[in-house]
Amino acid sequence: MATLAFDRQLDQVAEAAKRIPTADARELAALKTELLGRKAGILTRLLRQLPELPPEERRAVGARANQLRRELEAAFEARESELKRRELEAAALDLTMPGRLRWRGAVHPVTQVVDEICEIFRELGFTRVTGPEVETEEYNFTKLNISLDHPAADAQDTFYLGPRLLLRTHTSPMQAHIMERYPPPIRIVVPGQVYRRDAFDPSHSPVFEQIEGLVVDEGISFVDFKAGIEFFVKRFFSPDTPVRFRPSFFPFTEPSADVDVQCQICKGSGCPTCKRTGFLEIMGAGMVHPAVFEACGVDPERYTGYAFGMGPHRIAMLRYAIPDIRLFWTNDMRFLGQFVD
Ligand code: 2U9
Repeated sequence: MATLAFDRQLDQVAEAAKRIPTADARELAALKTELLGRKAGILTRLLRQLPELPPEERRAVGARANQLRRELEAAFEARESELKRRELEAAALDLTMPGRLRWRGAVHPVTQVVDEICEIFRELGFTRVTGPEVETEEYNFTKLNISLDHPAADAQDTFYLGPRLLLRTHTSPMQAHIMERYPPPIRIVVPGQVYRRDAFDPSHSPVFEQIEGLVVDEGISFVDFKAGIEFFVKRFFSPDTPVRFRPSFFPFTEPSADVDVQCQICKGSGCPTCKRTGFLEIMGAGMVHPAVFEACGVDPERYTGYAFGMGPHRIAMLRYAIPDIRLFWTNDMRFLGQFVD
């Protein structure tokens, strides 16, 4: 082949190379094969045919062909990295991609109920206090007028950790500590976990939350007791919720009452949840027994008071119509996700 033919082909290659800076990925690959392909690339073929030229022409044409090949390689590389960069940029800025959902933490439904209850009592001047979960027999039972041969103190119902040491079965020991440590007037709510040797079933758990309250002052009467409890119930449920006090018995209160509210599910008409009574029990309460005051260093001749206890798990179940207490511990996001505000 003559130099002229070589030159013309090299011109063609140079012309085709002008497309490199604007080619898209597919075009670029095709061009690269067309011009520089190992077997059939035009430039590769020309270089292979160089020996056919007379030696004096070979040098000049060869120099031009090699120069062109280097330029092409550089142009391909520049365009390829430019396309790669754009591809990455496009992936990073793809406005059509669905947004990533941020995990939002939330307060457990039982904790929400505990906080709400404590807040209502705070408005009445109560202070929120917490105490240890490991207690002595003396504070868990004896000071609360529960004799050690009472069934509640039995090892069948209580987790004993050692001689006279146990997991508290209610938060009441803390009220005893407070009365020993601080003089009246006392107004406290005590939330916390308590332990009983119950098997898990739809309405029982060996560990559950409790909130107890205690008021001690001069001249606290049954009227203060009823008014305090009613204020709470109407604030927590609704102002028109009927409340009922039924006579009951606890070793640490006298007189004692169970407190019922109108069934939140059937609104009093009777349903399986309220066993057709129209009412649900939400707490136990009463006037503090003088023997408890005596045991905790409070003069029962001078002071009177009232106390109450309730189970936030049970209250949350009634409020949100939750059928099984075990749902609170399964950490199932389909359940917990319903209580994210
Ligand atoms: C002191 C004096 C009196 C707290 C009380 C109840 C009645 C009661 C239960 C409700 C559901 C426990 O969680 S539950 O199983 N509690 O019925 N608790 S009066 O009385 C006290 C506490 C401490 C010093």
